[in-house]
Amino acid sequence: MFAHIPPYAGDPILSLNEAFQKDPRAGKVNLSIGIYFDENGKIPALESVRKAERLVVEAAGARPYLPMEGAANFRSAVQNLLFGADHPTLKAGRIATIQGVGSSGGLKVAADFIKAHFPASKVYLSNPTWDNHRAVFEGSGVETTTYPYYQDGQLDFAGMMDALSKAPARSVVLLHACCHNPTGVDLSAAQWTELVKLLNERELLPFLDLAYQGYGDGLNEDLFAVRELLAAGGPFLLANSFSKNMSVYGERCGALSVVCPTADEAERVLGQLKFMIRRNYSNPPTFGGQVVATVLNTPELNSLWHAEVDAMRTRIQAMRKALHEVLSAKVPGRNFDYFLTQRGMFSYTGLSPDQVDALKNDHAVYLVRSGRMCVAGLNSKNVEVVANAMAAVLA
Ligand code: PLP
Ligand code: TYF
Repeated sequence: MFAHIPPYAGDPILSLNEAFQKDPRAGKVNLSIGIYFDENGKIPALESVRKAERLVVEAAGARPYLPMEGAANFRSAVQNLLFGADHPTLKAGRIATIQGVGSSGGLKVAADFIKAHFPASKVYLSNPTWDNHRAVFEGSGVETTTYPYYQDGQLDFAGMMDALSKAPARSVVLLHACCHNPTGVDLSAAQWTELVKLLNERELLPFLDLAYQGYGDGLNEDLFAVRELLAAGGPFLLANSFSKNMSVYGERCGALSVVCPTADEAERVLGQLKFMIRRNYSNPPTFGGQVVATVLNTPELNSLWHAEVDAMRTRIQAMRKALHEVLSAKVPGRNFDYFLTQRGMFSYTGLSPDQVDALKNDHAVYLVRSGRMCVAGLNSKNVEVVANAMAAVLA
């Protein structure tokens, strides 16, 4: 019956993470998967989140099925966070938001929505992008293509603008709102403004993926692209994640929002999103969403969370500086400034697949074969080890 089923090749990043777990070498360093580790190499349990968990458990609420679109308190908290509670677009009822199953769930629901209601549209992805973007859209039968993004160690903004200026109207353009995965290279504020103008003029449909809110310049600062698109009047899609900024990876907390031209359209869009959800997973889980909503909706927990996100971001920046300093001293002929200019959890190191293999095999330091390093896996105990290993493979 199943003899024809081909083996699954596995996801390269998740497989690498498994290989790391099995590696018996002491002092091994995991800089592969996009997870924030603290100074002790542990995935932190944020104090704000732990306090919220206690409140949710103590409330001992019943656990009925949630509505298809998720919990109302979660959805409104997400809207207030992303768009601003007093924003006229939100007040006008023009934004449809669903609680997803992580932001991956939001991307999947959006992919089904695009397939059903924009059947002629392709999705334009940055080259490179998170590998799963292509997989999610193509899994829903949506055709993808790419626009230039990164060339010779920097953003290829001219190439990007040129390609998008030729995209047919109603094409979907997927953009990393901040902390681009895998390159760590983002648009400047002025470039966002220019891009948003082009997207509007060309009647393209922007789709922001916000998986690292808070890891660029701050929870509020990292919403620059969202605000630009709002100011331009929309429409756009936005998938956002709490996996990284609340350190709740396995709770699968995220949302999908669609900013619409009118409240009437937003209501119909919400209805169609519910339809997509009903025939997929029916409704999202309760617990994680209630924890996130409690952090967002309780003023003291909200400000504690802001401080904790600031601390995670600041620690990564300190590690970037430390690695830059040691490597610049050890490998004088080479420029490592990219560690300082790239933002968020990732840096594209420019290491070749062979050099990445040598790092793993000879030094037990794990990067993704594209040369992507998760700098959030560095700490003051391993940064020197990593710098030495990199210097050795670059020699
Ligand atoms: N989008 C990007 C660019 C990501 O890097 C990730 C996770 O690494 C996601 C989306 C999905 O995150 P989650 O499903 O945990 O919200
Ligand atoms: O490191 C990355 O780019 C991601 C990590 O459900 C990840 O692929 C792992 C599991 C998951 C979502 C993202």
